Amino acid sequence: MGDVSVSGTMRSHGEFRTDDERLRPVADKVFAGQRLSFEDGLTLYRSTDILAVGWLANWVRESLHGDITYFNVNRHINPTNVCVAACRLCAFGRKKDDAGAYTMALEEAWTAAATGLHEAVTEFHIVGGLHPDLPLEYFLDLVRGLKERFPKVHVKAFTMVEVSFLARRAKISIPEVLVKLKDAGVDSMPGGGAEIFSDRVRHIICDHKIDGGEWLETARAAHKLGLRSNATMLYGHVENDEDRVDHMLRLREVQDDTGGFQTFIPLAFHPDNTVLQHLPRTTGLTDLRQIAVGRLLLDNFAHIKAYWQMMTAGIAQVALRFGADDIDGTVIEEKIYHDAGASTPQGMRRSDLIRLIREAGREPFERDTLYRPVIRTEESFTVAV
Ligand code: V47
Repeated sequence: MGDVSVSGTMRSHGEFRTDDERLRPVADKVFAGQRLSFEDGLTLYRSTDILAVGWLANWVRESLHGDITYFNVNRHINPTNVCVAACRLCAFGRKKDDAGAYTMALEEAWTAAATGLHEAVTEFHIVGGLHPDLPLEYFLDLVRGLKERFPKVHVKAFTMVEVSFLARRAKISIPEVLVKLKDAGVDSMPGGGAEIFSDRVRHIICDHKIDGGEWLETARAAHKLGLRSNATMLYGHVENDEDRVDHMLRLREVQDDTGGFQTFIPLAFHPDNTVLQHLPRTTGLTDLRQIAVGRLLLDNFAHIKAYWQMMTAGIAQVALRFGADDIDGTVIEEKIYHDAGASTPQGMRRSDLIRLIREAGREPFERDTLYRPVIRTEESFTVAV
């Protein structure tokens, strides 16, 4: 399993059965701990035996984590939806003068952060649009203010896309922006904005966004500075199997060099209110297969997240048997998916997440953003380091 260092024991695989003979050589590699190739990735996507693909991914998941399933108590904050990029995939972004455009004053963002703290959140997840006028100083002040008010809460903030945009606007380098953000209190970075790295697809779904190479180089720079990050992949629009496998192998390559990615999060495209709203939604089986292929290809990622907001709580529960070991968190106020037609609740209580995980026959494990155990008392929490 690459160099993923997590607890777990390699289990017996005598039970593997499939009626798709093409899967056998792939399964043999998985059981031998050998790295899967581009072609193996295609075989997994095209296999007629989805349950066998899921079984294999579950075997890896249980070898790494047993029954443990991670969740966290977090809060999303989206400081602005004003965005110059106008991505066709997105229903969240607005032009400055559009109806529904908003930008939070700093006080407003700090107040929003406090909402939901009765559950003692351990993480603020902060992402927003590419605002044409907000200076870097706004984001540094935002983070400094959060750290002053909530010193124990981990700040996971700003995608590679936002960092690159801020660097261009401030006319300084990407590493310089990252250092400033880190000094202000950013502890790690979310995985958004990766979409699909293929130029052909990016040209259709998000042509004004940085290209895949720049996303990966920004992640490399962040990891080099000790900032860990997540990685996402947006699927279910105009990409094909090759694009998805290519995306994951490019992530795997960077991970070999830096080890800085914590979690891979496949994100299903939600078409409502986007320019691409004529496209159909993904189905549960596509979502489950994507989780499984991610688990099998990304042998150097410790965690695969089934983001319940995106795939629904029900499919996320099944995904815990298809390779996922994490279902994300309480979230409290999700905007990006809900603007694009998500029907899931905007947030969930800690107790609901625990129930979901238990019902799936797994063992809930409250983690902080860096996957350390969170120990709770009535009023507060500590992180075991
Ligand atoms: O970057 C935007 C995607 C991402 C749509 O790092 C859409 O822990 C589907 O990155 N349909 C934001 N997807 C969400 C994200 C994320 C979520 C949860 C956890 C973490 C983490 C990261 O959502 C965007 C984009 O890839 N997105 N619009 C849409 N219409």
